[in-house]
Amino acid sequence: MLEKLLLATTNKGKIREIESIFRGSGIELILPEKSIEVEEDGKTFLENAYKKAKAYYEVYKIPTLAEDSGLVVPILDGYPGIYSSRFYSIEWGGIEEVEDTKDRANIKKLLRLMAGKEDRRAYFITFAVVYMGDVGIWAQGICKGYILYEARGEGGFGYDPIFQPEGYERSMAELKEEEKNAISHRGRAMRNLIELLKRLK
Ligand code: ITT
Repeated sequence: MLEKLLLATTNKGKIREIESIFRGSGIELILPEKSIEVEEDGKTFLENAYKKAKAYYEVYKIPTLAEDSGLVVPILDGYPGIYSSRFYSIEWGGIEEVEDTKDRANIKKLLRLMAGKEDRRAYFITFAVVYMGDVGIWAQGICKGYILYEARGEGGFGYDPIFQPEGYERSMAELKEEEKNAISHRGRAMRNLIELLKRLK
């Protein structure tokens, strides 16, 4: 089994969650000393995750874990989707000014586009890739839920304040980190990935 993986992400929320999910797995995560600019121009989450993992692997030469994730809202034709991190800045749905943070601008745009919509179903999705040169593996995780009418809670990151997971009366940002990791797209994808890594000799 692999003992060390480079974690290729610049998103602090992701780092915190992935480190906690991997605790006790027997796999040590290493953070890169410097971030590498990767253009996320793939047409799918998997393609973007692969691009990120490969770019870091080529510099650091150690097995690398990267993930691409996002929020999919079927009634909005699947947007924010692969554009989740920069949804505020794309022309589809109108550009949203950043007043404080990009996360807030993304939320503001999504709530604006969801105004008056009754079908509020949505899901978070993560594609996680481990790239190690001639061999690579990937895993997926999904978390189904609904878009709320206003932001609630301070935890998590990104769209968490406006996402209510199925079966919960709280937003994702109102869950404790362990609660989020137990049901989240990222938690599921990473646990699936750890199972695959355990099968590697
Ligand atoms: P890296 O590419 O460096 O990993 P990033 O933030 O650009 O970081 P993505 O391209 O995968 O990552 O974009 C994911 C975006 O989707 C993220 O910025 C959030 O807006 C949203 N997102 C992903 N997972 C989320 C979660 O668990 N809770 C809330 N929002 C999430």
